[in-house]
Amino acid sequence: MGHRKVMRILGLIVLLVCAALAGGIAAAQDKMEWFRHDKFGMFVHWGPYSLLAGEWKGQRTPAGDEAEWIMQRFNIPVNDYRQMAHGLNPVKFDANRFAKLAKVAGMKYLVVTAKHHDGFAMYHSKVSGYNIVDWTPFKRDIVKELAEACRKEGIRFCVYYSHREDWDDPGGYGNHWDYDPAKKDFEKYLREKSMPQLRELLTNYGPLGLIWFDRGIDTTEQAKRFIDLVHELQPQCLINGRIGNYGHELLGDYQNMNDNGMPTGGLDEYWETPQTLNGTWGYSKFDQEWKTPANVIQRLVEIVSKGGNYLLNIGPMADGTIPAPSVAVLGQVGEWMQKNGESIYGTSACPVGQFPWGRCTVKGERVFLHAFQRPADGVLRVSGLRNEVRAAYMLQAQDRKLELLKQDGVTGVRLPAQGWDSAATVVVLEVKGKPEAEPKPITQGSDSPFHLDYAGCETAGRAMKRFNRDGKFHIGRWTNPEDQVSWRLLVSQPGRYRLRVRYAARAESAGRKYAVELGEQRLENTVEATGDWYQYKSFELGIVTLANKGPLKVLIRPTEAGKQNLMYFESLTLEPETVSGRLGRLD
Ligand code: FHN
Repeated sequence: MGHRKVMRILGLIVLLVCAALAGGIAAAQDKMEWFRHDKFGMFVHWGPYSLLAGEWKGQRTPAGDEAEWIMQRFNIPVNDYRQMAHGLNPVKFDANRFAKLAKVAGMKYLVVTAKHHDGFAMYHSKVSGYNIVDWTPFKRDIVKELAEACRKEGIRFCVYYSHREDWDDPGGYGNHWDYDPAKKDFEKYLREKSMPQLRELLTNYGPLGLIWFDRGIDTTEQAKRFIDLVHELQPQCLINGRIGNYGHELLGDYQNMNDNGMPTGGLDEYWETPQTLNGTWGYSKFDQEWKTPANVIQRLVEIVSKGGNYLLNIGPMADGTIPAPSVAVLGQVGEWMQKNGESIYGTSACPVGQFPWGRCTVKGERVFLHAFQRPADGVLRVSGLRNEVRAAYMLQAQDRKLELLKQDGVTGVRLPAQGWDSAATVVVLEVKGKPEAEPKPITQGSDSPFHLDYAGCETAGRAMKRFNRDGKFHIGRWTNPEDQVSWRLLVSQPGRYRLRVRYAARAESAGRKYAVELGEQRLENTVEATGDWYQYKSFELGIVTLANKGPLKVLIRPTEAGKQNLMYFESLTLEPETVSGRLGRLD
């Protein structure tokens, strides 16, 4: 074979390998596409606890308490709870109503509790007879009916599965009143109930959008077994962050905020917050403190403006009815979504942050301003946007262009007197280019230290702003020198400063090298183990000089490539040396 021919064949092989790699990357990205686009999902907490509705032998779970926890709250013996569960007979259940309600509300996915912590399966499980088909007079598979109804309505079907907590099984977590924790065989429970039930759910109900695990698990290795099973049976199915994130390296395809949690914003990764419509997940007859439609709409806007998804719960009653207030609220949310969905679906986080009058989302070259209140003078002021604004109009009246006012770098939009929505009015700005924020330097008062954390930083490369469900924020996923975190400072007090870094690192990251650069100055250091992820410690890095007043770029990054995450970075602080008599304790 001639040299040319060999070269051509080699070239072809390289092309094929590149195409395969690109295909693989595209497939991996595609997996998140629906989640990124859809933003709004329905959570359904339903099980035998709905029959108790917050009351057991005269004892009540008060409004705001989680009624699905009633078995644990009152230490109901397994046998009593099992007897009670025989009575579950949701004769009014119509899966189509659930799927239709989700659709009407503008929700795009539905997550139902296939098994909650009480251990009862709401589907026909062969692994345990303690399930809706074999244990109750109802004898119908709720998960199956919901899966079918959702598919008919174009709602992505997903399941919740409590993989660690199981108050019915002696090996599961949580039941300390019937079972002796010292005798618990958790491995047996994983092997004989939790993993096989997950296999059933992944095998018998068609493609699942995601699996929603809850309350973490003991070890990363255990979490990985669940992850592997999902990947083996349904590689496209997403896994939520609670698969194993309680004090471990974060796993899963996206992260969950804590229940009803709202981050301050500025996150780089996919996230979702599960929230209740009143104060409980499972139905309680004592909890009638429903959120208003305007509150739900504003929460949705706020979450989406920060790049997240909103998973909003309904707790059906034992007879299968969805509580009327939930239906009413979701109906009104849906009316708003019908008109304004364009400003929610497929949008990204607002680069500018939040405004005193509301929030924003962006898509292409459009900025959607969501005004929660009408400013007194009728002018919506938008500061911090770098782009030229070409036009402004109400989403509901796109032909009528609104007057734009420009004053000291602030764009003002004069609002019409009519067409106001009391929950959120959407005004569209058409801008030149991808919407971007004006860089906002971190300023300093007289003598004040700089505290540099995730909030005001810019990330580059793979470095990512992350959080865990305890609401702790950090920078993670950085392994190489191009993975950087930086801040723009505006120094007003030149002088000598003590530099400190605060981070958490496991033993495997110890010894990794990193540098902090402040303009021309550079300090190199080595990562020390702090114990575990989320065990943060502060370290002195030395004295640096901020020589001049004015802008200064500060950055931190690994200095050499490696496989391990550098650290869970929390903050850098620069404290004036003159006030460092109070240098104090490092913990
Ligand atoms: O304990 C559960 C609770 O009952 C409910 O299922 C929520 C939903 O996010 N998750 C757990 C607590 O975080």
